[in-house]
Amino acid sequence: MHLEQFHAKVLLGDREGIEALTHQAVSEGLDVSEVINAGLIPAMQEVGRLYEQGDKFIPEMLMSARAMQASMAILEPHIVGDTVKTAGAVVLGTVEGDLHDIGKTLVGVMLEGAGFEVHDLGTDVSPEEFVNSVRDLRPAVVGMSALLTTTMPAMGRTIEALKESGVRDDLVILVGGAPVTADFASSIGADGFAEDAPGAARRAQELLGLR
Ligand code: B1M
Repeated sequence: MHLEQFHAKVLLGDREGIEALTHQAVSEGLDVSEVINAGLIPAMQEVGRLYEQGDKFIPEMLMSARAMQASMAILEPHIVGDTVKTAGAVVLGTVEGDLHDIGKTLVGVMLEGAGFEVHDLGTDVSPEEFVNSVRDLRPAVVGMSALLTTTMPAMGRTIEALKESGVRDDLVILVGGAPVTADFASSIGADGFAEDAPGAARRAQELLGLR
């Protein structure tokens, strides 16, 4: 079985096809880390590039993201030890009061596609939940998403809570979402801002000195 098939199915966003392919790969004993590192991750990076060039659109990127997630869900129980390269852990969430999920989920998939281990806390995540997750998981990056002008201040409150709990200096903090700007990000003391999901993965790598 060829890795190109994984690549093609992620690019097509063929969820059912990739599920069947992944089950087949597992039953044939294919190297899981190779499927992820040489098949799924480069494919998702290609999707990000095509989106940035204007050759793919958000619904297509979402289909690719779901295909990659479906394959990962089948592969994860078969990952042995430290066979998959990780660029570091990321704690990700949509901030308190905000239920918008789609963009944040895409950001998570692009981060996974860039080799990060993503812990998605979901939506309406309070500053305390971010702090507790950082304490438990010791991530390299905290990513926050907000889609409402009324919930943007919760990003600042979360950064304050991370500072007060003494964990802020060990983290790279990345923020984004439709109403968020680079100026707003620096005004609340975030380390970085990205306009879209591929940009978030790239910015996280840049801030960690990985590119
Ligand atoms: Co809401 N909503 N919504 N909504 N909703 C918006 C955001 C709005 C702009 C619509 C409008 O009025 N034109 C408006 C916000 C106005 C404002 O504050 N500026 C709005 C409103 C007002 C509301 C409610 C208050 C409506 C009401 O009840 N009166 C309510 C609030 C609920 C709450 O959160 N407490 C509400 C509810 C909802 C639904 C539940 C119905 C649904 C969300 C469903 C879900 O997510 N599961 C919803 C939706 C779907 C939207 C729109 C239509 C689409 C949002 C979306 O998914 N976009 C939106 C209007 C619009 O954007 N056209 C709207 C696609 C997604 C891929 O893009 O999320 O921007 P986006 O993510 C991008 C980038 O922003 C960036 O990368 C992503 C991918 O490239 N990005 C990051 C995002 N997070 C990032 C993090 C990063 C870096 C980049 O670093 C960590």
